[in-house]
Amino acid sequence: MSTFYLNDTRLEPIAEKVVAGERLTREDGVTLFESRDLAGIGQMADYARRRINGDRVYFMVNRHINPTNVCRNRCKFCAFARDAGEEGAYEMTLEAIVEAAREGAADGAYEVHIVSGLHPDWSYEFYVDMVRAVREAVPKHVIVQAFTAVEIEHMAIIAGKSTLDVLRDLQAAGLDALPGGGAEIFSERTRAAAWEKKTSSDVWLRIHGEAHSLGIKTNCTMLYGHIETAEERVDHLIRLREQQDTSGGFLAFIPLAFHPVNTELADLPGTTGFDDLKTLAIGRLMLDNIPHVKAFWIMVGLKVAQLSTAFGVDDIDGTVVEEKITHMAGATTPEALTKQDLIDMIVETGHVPVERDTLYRIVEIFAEEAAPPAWDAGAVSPGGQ
Ligand code: V47
Repeated sequence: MSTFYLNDTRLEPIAEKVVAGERLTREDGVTLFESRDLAGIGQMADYARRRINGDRVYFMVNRHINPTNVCRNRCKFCAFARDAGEEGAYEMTLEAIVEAAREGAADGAYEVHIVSGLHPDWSYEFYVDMVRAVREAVPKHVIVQAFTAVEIEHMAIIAGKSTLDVLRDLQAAGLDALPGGGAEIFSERTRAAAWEKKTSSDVWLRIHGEAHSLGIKTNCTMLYGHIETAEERVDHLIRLREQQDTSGGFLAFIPLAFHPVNTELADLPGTTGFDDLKTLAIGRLMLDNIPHVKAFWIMVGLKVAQLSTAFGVDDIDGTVVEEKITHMAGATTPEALTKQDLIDMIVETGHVPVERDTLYRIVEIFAEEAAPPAWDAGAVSPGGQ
């Protein structure tokens, strides 16, 4: 029996369930979000995480590509989207997209991650050609993880096909996995207020279920820290958990910290480190059937991402190289990290860095890397004399 030091006594019945491996309820989720006992929540999330992932913290070498920011949806939380011809609008050619993917693979990437705006003039064939061309340009071990469920729905509309058929076409062209974006918060209230044109929760979940039925693995996200309530966050987590019970293909849950700068919600303050850590930890506790919880360092910052490995997180994502969606909304993080940066961040926390591909297949385990922290000049490395 593990002992947690809990300051908030309301967490005690939840702690018992965590140790027993019992599923947490909606009420437990709300209690967790209401609680200020971050250390207590963190201990429970660390316990849950260790049961699933042991000492490992995953990272990857990847390359993000955002082919265009021209988008017909114009969600209020988004600083990335532009109308065609508007200042700051851009669109990459197929050649430029393929070149970026090729460059990523040459730099050791195991994933090309493609997410775009909903360009009103791009044809269905262009999307399918994009996947085919990228697939052909990179070695087999590089996973093509492309298009959120929102883009899949957009393609279905422009092609006059079902979303299932779109996924089949993309899979035949070489699509391996879907990223988890576009889920935002599964609440009709928030959708009507801030992203009314965007894919509904039911459709987002249906598309992921369809992908899973074809053997396409996917991730899932939750955009938090804007106009949502604690109850809506919990409802979102429970709907993801129910979808996973049904279709089973989610690999990782990634809470996305809202960045307000240059958005129509710019009067909001953005998230705090406290809320980031709590949300990551609660994600680990509620989503007992999703194997990985990822802190996307681009959004939560390097310091919180590193700390989060003690709060239920087992993955800090990748080298990324180029990221526009969060940086156009005020992110102050770098756009790229080196593989060694990621290894060093993980080693300092006492976890074992594991390089993975998108499907969590192991590329390399860095068990021998444990070095003393840079400030500890007198320390002897575990591997040294
Ligand atoms: O879909 C948009 C969100 C998502 C803002 O699956 C914003 O491995 C914060 O989904 N502040 C794109 N978030 C990013 C994404 C993602 C990132 C890393 C890994 C994976 C994965 C997926 O970013 C969008 C939207 O939900 N977003 N604007 C903003 N201002």
